[in-house]
Amino acid sequence: MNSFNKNKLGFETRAIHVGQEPDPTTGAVMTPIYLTSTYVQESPGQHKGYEYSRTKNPTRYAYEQCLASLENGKYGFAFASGCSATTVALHLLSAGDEVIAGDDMYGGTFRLFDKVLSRHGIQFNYVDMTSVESVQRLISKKTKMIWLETPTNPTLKIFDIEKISALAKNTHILLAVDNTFMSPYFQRPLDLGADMVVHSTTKYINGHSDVVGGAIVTRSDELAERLGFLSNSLGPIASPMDSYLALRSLKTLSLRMKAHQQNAFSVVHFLKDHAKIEKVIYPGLESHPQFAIAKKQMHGFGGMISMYVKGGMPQAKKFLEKVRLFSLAESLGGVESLIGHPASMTHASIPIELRKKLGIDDNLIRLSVGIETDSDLIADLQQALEHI
Ligand code: P1T
Repeated sequence: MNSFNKNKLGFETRAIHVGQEPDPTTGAVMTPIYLTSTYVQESPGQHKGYEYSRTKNPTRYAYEQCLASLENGKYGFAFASGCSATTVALHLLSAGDEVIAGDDMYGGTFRLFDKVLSRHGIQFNYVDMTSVESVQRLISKKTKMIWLETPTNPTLKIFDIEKISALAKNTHILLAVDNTFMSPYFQRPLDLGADMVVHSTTKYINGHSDVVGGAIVTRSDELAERLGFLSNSLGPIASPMDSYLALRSLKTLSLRMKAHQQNAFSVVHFLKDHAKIEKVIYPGLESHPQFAIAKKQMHGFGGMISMYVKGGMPQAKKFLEKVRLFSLAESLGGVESLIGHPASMTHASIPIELRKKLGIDDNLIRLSVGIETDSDLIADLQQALEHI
């Protein structure tokens, strides 16, 4: 497999082979977990490409190469969490710089921007990017980065990556897209003009709810140089064990994403006309306000659904207490179905007035549809809805 360009192969083949040569010392077909912090040198500075594991580790490097390939990128960087990936990406900026950020995003990312990075002199301007003109209006000489999630967490708005990237390109602003909800199987932001893709690999990339991790992928040699420097200097890298697990998970990413989506459609069809449900949000529904953009820029619609139950907090709470197969838990993207209450869980760090403006109301419930038997998931939701 050494002698040809693996990056020309299909997605599924790359997921299984890129970065994953048989181990040169033993012939082991599976990438070993290199539990070593350091590497012997023959003479000062003379080594086999590895000096110290914060800088580079063979298991992490295999995983970074594979993930980079799946995003149609050139360089990957793996971190200890999605938040640490975001932290490293934002360290490309300096005090006095401005970021235009999507108005709806994971509560922890908002907290990092609002409560931590803004104290270090970076200014964040939030905007609903479904209006590209609104993004344009916010651009100033100080704008150095546009940051967005699409679909957004938790209201699943879709932002037009290609149109926003055109704005960024015209003005030399970096465009960073958090691709956590789609994974590279369903959306490849670099192909649409983004400079960087960011992931919470805790979610679909690892997919089994047993790792907390993050990643950044880019095609740019210059950005890669700077990100590598920041990763090594700040130091929040992924461990060899977590890298191994995430690499192993990439092998089944395509199968899992297809199954997540198929089950999501079954669940959406059950929920959308249910008497106890006020509204269902899913990018694959033609009634979704940005369905046309979703169809254009995504290769599928994913496994995340948001919905408003009829009533308020008491009804939402009752329903959430009664589910049996869905686990009431933070996070998403695992093979098992999870259900969450954004207002009190994942998005509690967003001020209440802002939550209200975004539609993160007390009756909003977010479902991460797993890959169990779809009829079992529907039966579970059905019995829990009966308690409302
Ligand atoms: O949790 P961590 O791996 O640090 O990733 C942060 C993060 C970044 N970006 C998006 C889009 C995310 O959804 C997350 C984490 N989100 C949850 C824990 C959640 O339940 O929404």
